[in-house]
Amino acid sequence: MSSARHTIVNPATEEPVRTVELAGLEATDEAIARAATAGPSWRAVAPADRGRLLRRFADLVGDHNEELARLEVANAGHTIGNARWEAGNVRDVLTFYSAAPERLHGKQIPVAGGIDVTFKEPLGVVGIIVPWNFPMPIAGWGFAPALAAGNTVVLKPAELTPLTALRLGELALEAGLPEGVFTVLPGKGSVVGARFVTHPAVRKVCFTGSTVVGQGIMRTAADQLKRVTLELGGKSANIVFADADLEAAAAAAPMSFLDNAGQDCCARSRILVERSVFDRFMGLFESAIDGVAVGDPADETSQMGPLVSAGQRETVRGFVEGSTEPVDVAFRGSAPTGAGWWYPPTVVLPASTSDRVWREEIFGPVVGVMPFDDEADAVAKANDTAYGLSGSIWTRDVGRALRVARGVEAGNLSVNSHSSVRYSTPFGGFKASGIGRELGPDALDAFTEVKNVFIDTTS
Ligand code: TXE
Repeated sequence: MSSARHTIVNPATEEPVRTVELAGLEATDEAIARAATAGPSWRAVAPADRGRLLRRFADLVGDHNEELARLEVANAGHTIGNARWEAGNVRDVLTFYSAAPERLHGKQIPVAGGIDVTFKEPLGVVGIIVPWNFPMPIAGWGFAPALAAGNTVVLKPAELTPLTALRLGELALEAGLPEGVFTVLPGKGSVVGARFVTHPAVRKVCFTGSTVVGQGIMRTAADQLKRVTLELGGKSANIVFADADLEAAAAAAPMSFLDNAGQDCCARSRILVERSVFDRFMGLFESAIDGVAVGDPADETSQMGPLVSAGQRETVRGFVEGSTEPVDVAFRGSAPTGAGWWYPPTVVLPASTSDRVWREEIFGPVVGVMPFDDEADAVAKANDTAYGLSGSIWTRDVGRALRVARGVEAGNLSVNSHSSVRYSTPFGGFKASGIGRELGPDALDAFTEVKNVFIDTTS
């Protein structure tokens, strides 16, 4: 039963792309019931066969890379280069976890009077709630390890961006995953997503989205002690020391906050520059941003596309043009005018660390830059935020790089790089950026319960 229909609009043209049926409560309950029914036989599939099915799914995603990428360009306004990478990431994540079913080892623990063994048991039905900023990768980071560990999955894409997730659901069936093992259910967060949290058959909720919704999910989940993984916002620092390769740091800084038009929880949206090189860095940085190609996301040369919606553009504008605080704009790039939800690359110089542009997640192509005095000041300023997802450190001094990396309260740090995501390494946040880790071997622990069994051998 559907409760409504939603028209998907191309963010670069404002033209309708397709209409999608939104599930209501009844359809949500049915999907959860199907997933619960499919659970016992899915977990009974021989590990090698479960791995083979996931590998076939991965291969199909790989075969459909261009189709999925074009769909994401139209649905989310992602540049075609990024969208190809995102579809490729789903293939890679599935391939990585296709090896997991045969490697989910328990332990044998020495004890008196018998034999003690542990098993890693699947949780049951997992509900995955995906945001609109990276519809494909974030979906894959949830469903690939969940399915590999023997769980069944119901996944709710964001209202704005369900098209690639729906296609992934079709490819899963084509790969041979049994009915009910992986269901994609477009719908409203307040209906379908909220039902995942209250339905007793859903044993775990994986949520990526805003901190405020994540907090609400955790509160409600507590009633049933339901497991949650939360991946929330960020306000990550990019710390540039005077001894860094300044040309390289300045050349890399633009895309560290402009990628996906800044709608990235890992965006390095606060740049901290050692005072002695501040002016030199700013000169190099501004000419590097000037070279960023903002335009039609389907164009192979575009590096930045539009924002996802008119509402998101209004949110971003509210931080700069609509702010009640004075905002010192140091640089403004160019962006197309006319149809499409464009916003130009923007560099601001906050007057203080209490300015909204410095403290809050803007989720658009806006960065703040501020000087720091020494290593201790850099770490203190980087940590002066509620968030703790990512961060970068630019220096040629290895000792300092490690000291600062240990000092910054964030889950994903990179040195002389802005890379945050690899399918084989853990990803997640400190503080208000979330709870739990995705990707890498750690994610499998998040989708299993450890069961201990003792066998008395004395009689
Ligand atoms: O997020 P929501 P929105 C941040 C970013 C952005 C802001 C708002 O700052 O500007 O959040 O974005 C579902 N129960 N991030 O409003 O509402 C919803 O349908 C269950 C950072 O889009 O949190 C969607 O599928 N589910 C973030 C998903 O939650 C609910 C990515 C995210 O929507 C729900 C996105 C409810 N009560 C936004 N209400 C990141 N970490 O990258 C909504 N949803």
